[in-house]
Amino acid sequence: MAMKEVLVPDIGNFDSVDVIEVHIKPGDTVNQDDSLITLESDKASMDIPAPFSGTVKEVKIKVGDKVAQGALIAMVEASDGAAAPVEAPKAEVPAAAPAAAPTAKVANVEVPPPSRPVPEVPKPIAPQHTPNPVAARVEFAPGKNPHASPSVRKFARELGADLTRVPGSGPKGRISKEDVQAWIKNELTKPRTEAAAGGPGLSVLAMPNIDFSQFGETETQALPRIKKISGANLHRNWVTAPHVTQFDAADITDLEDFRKSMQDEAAKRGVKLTMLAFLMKAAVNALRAYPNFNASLSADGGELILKKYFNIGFACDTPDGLVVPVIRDVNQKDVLDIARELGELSAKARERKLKIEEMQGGCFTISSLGGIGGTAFTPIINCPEVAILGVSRSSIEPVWDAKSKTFEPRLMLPLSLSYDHRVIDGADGARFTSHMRVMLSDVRRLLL
Ligand code: CAO
Repeated sequence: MAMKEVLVPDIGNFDSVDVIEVHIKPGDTVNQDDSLITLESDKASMDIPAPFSGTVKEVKIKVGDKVAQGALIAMVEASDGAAAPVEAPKAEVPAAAPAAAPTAKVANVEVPPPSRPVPEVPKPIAPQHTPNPVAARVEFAPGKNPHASPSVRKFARELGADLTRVPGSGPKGRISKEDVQAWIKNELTKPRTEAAAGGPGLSVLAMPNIDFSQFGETETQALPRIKKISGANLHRNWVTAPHVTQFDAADITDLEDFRKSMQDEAAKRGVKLTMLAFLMKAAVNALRAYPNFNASLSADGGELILKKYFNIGFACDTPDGLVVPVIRDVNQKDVLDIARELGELSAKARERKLKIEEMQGGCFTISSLGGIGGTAFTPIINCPEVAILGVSRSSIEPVWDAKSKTFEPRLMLPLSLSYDHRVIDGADGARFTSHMRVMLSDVRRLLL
């Protein structure tokens, strides 16, 4: 087994080319044609392959060096049966070694000229239009291709990474292996918006990675698991379903009086009778009247699946993030039953004891921020449901009474209905909230 020098072969008319990648280290075993280093000129980049198989003993080159033909790359112990020796006395430097490069420099160290005719020369770096057999090796034509070395391209190809979408962090936007790895990691962890949105044409611009500490003090916290999961779902739903939000306000003066009158009775049964229980009843009524709201689009978007059951979810704020427990068969339950379940499920949610099945099977969701405040908001549909009702804080407002021709102080509840415009037309959106308004303003109808 002989120790041999491996030198930069004929790389065309370049006498100072950047070493942008070194793929070997002492101790590595290389096979003939394995890429040893990658060079880059201002026009192109190229891999320098191993001329024979062996074990790397010393690496004589590093990223950032500038080299020319003949520069010493490494000392490699050739394995048995390796190709013809590379060492050759200076006198035997073949005519093939251009006279223009008798010596070359690695950093400031003089290195000897090529000591052997290098086989399998990766030929000159040439622009793509040159009718040259090595043109296929030119991996970068500015303005046409992503800026990456052959080895990075190979790496990206193996992992299925589309280099046109990978941002390069190197000089002139050059894409490194690390850039490809970071891009793939990001692709694997980010919400799958493209497929859901209908194709790669709708890809989202990558968020810039900013070091905020340059502007002031910061603290980094991991997102709770629930936030990660709900965030991904919310993002998908926001991107997938074309949302429209219809606003309205229901006069709940009488309903609120009724609720208060029932509170003691409910308390005796250990139940807190909240407005949300009545909203669920009103929602079932409106879903019956407008069956398209109690539906889901098939996964391919070609069919509408109408549901004959009435399971209503409610957004529940927990210290770890948003969850949506579901009350089943709300149509078969009275307001006290609903209120009891609301209390039980929201307690479970806050204690992180909700089971998966208690969050499944919903037809429609109500998100009530009434206990907190606000006048209106635009809730995100809990897909594959097609609509969600947002409820804000009720307040006393002057309402015109046409009969008495006076303004009456009435307790008004703001409603914000977001719906999927692929399934629901604007007119039905307005009809649905009007229906809710009527139901909530007339307790008798609501409890029928
Ligand atoms: N207007 C005025 N007051 C209201 C109200 C409204 N619309 N809704 C509730 N309130 C009052 C209640 O009467 C109660 O007052 P008292 O304590 O004096 O009786 C207080 O606000 C608190 O209500 P609550 O929170 O106990 O009960 P709830 O049924 O309104 O809400 C729940 C239950 C689980 C929905 C709620 O606790 C919650 O988590 N809300 C947040 C939902 C959320 O984050 N949504 C955003 C999702 S993004 O789409």
